[in-house]
Amino acid sequence: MKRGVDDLALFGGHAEFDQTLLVGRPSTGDRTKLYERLDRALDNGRLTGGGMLVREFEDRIAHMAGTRHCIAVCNATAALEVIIRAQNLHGEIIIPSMTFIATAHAVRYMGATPVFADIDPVTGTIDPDHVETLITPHTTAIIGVHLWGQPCDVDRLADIAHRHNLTLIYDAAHGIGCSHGPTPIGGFGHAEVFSFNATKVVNSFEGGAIVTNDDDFALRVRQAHNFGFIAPGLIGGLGTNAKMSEASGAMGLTSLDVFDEVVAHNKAGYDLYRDLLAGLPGLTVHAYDPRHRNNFQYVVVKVDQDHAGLHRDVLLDVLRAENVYALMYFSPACHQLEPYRSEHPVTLPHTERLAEQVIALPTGPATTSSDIHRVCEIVRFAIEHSAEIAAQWQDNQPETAEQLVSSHGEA
Ligand code: T4K
Repeated sequence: MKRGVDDLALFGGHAEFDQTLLVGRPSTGDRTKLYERLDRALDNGRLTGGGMLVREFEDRIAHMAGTRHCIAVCNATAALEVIIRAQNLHGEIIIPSMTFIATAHAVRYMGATPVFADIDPVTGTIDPDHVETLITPHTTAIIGVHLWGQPCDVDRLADIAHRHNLTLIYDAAHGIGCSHGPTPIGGFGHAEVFSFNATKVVNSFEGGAIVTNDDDFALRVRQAHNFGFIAPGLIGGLGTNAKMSEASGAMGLTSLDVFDEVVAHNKAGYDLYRDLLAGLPGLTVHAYDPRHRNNFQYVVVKVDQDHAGLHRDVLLDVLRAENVYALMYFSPACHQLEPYRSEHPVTLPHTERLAEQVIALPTGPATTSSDIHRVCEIVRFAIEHSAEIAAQWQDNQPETAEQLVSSHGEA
């Protein structure tokens, strides 16, 4: 319990948490089941390349996503790259800038140019109106991102893609178990990509999946993610190695076993954050549209400095000093990062405003309701003492390069 500003760890007080509270602490599920699965894989000797665990994982993901096909891959970035190549996407690909850098890098890495669209200021997902203004004769595709598990405006994007004859892909890295209305995320556009990175609601250590209802495309992707093999010894075309291993399959299945529990835990945590942080000036817990299912893996608060009295970065520093390792998902936005900001400078007002405000707070099975109470107490304390904290934070900032140069010059 902080009594005064000097009790904050940032200003020399004792940190609230002895052990760091993390945003992406993995949910590992039942270890006995994991070890049993690993034993089976080790016993039968098939460790990758079409093993039984990966096949079972693919079936379960396809079922959740409501798609005919699922191809498990080593991570979602590779999945995007495989799709871009398999679909021969080149030229310009329109994507949101409010996403993890992987979305932009996958496009660029495959030799196409990411063109950044602004977002809907309410949801943070790609703005279809802006997308339409960015289409040129060089545009080949749109990649929407279901940010924090919220569906993009899938109907409008489908209409735009159809009218302009563009491929529509979704980066659904955050989207497993989420939906657009009653329809699960997974079957929209030409294909969708999930991430099962350790920090995700379903984790396979590292991993991802491509889901689609297009039979021919699924076949091409399955070949492309395995060196282009059509059959043993027979190569049908260009490919890479983006296969998921059986160890990842074992972890993915074990994580899926507890998916419902983890989401229920996340939802309870989200509700608690929302209730405990209600009414604080300039601070909003991002609201998820109840018409769509969410997995509540991301609890995002937005700090509006004009009303909160302190900048997001100050609150972040306060929290981190207390051993609450909050993250900025996603800040800076992609167009503010290299190589994009030097090569194609653009201004995206809604994206920039959101990127300046976001903080993702700890969630997942390792975060207890008692932790959330304590985190919220710190946040409440910080907002209630914002003027004093902001002033002291400013005083503690290292001198800027110019100040250092001029003070050294004066000396
Ligand atoms: N599209 C979108 C929209 C994405 O968000 C992502 C990935 C992708 C595409 C690409 O998916 P993958 O190719 O990764 O499958 C992390 C993850 O590495 C990345 O998967 C994720 N999104 C992104 C949002 O977050 P970092 O650099 O922020 O994570 P990292 O490793 O610093 O971990 C975050 C926190 O989680 C840390 O505070 C520590 C904790 N943590 C992390 C790991 C890996 C653990 O407690 N245990 C762990 O094993 O990128």
